[in-house]
Amino acid sequence: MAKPRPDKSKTSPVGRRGFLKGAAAGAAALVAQPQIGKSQEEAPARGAASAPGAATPPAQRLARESGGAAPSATARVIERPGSDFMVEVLRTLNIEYLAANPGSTFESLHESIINYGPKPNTMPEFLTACHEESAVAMCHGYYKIEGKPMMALIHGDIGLQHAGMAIYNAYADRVPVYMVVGNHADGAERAAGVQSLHSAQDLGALTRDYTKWDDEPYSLQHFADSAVRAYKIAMTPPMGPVLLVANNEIQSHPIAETNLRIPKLTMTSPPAGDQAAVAAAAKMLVAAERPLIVAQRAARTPEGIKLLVDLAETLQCPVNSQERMNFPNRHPLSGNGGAGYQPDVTLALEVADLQNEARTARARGAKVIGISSSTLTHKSNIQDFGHYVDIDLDIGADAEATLPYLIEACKKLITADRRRTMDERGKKLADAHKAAFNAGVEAASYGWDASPVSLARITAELWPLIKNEDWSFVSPQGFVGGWPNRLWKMEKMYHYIGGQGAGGMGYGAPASVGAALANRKYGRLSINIQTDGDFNYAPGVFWTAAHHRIPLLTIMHNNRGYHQEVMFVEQQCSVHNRGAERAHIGTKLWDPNIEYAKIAQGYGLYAEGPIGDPKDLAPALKRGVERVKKDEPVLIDVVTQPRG
Ligand SMILES: Cc1ncc(C[n+]2csc(CCOP(=O)(O)OP(=O)(O)O)c2C)c(N)n1
Repeated sequence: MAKPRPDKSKTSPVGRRGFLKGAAAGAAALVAQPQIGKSQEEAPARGAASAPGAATPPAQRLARESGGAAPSATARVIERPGSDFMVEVLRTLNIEYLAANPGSTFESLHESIINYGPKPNTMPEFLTACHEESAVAMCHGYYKIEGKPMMALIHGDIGLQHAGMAIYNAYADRVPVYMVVGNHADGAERAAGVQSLHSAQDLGALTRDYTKWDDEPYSLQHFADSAVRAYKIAMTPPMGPVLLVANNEIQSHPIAETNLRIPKLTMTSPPAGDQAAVAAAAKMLVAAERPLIVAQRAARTPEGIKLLVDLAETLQCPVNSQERMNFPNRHPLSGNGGAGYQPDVTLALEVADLQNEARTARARGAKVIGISSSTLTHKSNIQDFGHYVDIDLDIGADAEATLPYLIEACKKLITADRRRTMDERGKKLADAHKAAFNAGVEAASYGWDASPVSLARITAELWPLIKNEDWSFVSPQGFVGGWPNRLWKMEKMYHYIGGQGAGGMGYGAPASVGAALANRKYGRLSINIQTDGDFNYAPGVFWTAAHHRIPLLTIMHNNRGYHQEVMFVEQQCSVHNRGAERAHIGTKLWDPNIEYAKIAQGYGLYAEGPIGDPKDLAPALKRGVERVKKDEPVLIDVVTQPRG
């Protein structure tokens, strides 16, 4: 279909934000660095354009000095670019922040976001990202705290390719990310060179296998409709990243339409399980002798956590919380029931792959019930949907929306006799929970004085410093031995936000910064235990934290290597019956050792380390916490044991 070419005759020689005025202000920005506000960049003082050296627009001055071609400073002024309307649309979506690495495919939209309207650069506020992957992963972490999407503004096909890994992590984690990608769709209009190189005829195709929805609107009205629809799709379980292509032709041409309207956003209520299926599940659970709840991506909200507690207490059933904080970890029913507790009925809530549960259940003649919204939607290429498993009852619904009905159905079925049996079971489960907790504390003492420092010691030394604060652990714990869950008391949703989604490295640092951004307005203390391999994907996100005053305590888990891969290669050495002496090749980050404190200082953070003596740890962590409480990002580099 041919794309309509908007009428350009409406350009006028004078306007609200003429090119010349913009160029002069840009020059002023080059000579006088603006003061940065706490959460938002403020414009340079008016009148600064008359500062010495500001008379020549910067691009032209640089071009003259370097002998290159400069953009021509014609007096062409676009009175009201389409991007102004696009910003009006975006502002109805209640998106607080966007992260972007700047690019010419969205320059018109960029300018409208930061200049247009009575409250420019708000809803969303523009945050500078040093890498598109970081921009999207920031959105990922932000959602997990705030429960609503953040926006990533992405530059054409090149930016989208950089963003790909982070989009995939969010997709696999069923996390909504609101992405707008610039493009020059009209071949007749775009310039040779980068405008062509960075554009595509079907931009969404690059990531369509791992976005929930994408669209390329051909007109401003189409943009408005699709922008609202995209939000709605992203936020309907199973949630996921969505992508809107913002063609330069609709961004930068004057608004020709006179009847544009922004449609109302009406959210889709998440699907709850069918009544008969829920009743059948309740019957199996109430009759079970050793029921087990496995909760992975459920629950999605603090209310969901309360519901999960209600169900567990109703049934006196252990909850094996596999991922994010979805069940208080000091609750007596938290855990897998202890050694020897072999479930006869397992209820799996939003579990990505039920192969393990189903296989062990089959071997014992036990039953598995699944409740998941993921079963309602499938794509073909990427295999994140896991294995086909022959479970006993499969409820295609949002688990959190189904829980109230399931709890009610269970309560109706529980007789006084069943109650007594369940309460007896509950006492045993509480003992098992306590034993597991005590075992964790004891295990933490092993290698207490070791150098390099143990992960358990870092986690234990942190606890007295944070336990009376409103804290939030914003990085994955899989690579830190799960110690925070074993040693800290987690009861609020933001106490642990879970892992990468698809296991893609390069998530930890930016997702932590995004989560810390969301925590900032609540005054929460955000903690990131940062693995070194992950750090090195795109460390520039720490500059973003410094620049935008995002308080975050980062403790480097600096084991000087890609330890997961060290273990894999060592394993192969033994499978191939050869020595493991060379397993460090390709897996270690030493010679030279990386100086993380210096890198962080270079990005503008307060930083200390490397710390190798565990006695130096507690005072450094204390200094770090104090500084973060004063709204600074801080990095403490600790040389650590490989994993434990
Ligand atoms: C994008 C990406 N590339 C490669 C891998 C393979 N991989 C899995 S774990 C790992 C090591 C990560 O190192 P680090 O973050 O330091 O954690 P450690 O294993 O040392 O605990 C790698 C490279 C991956 N998961 N994701």
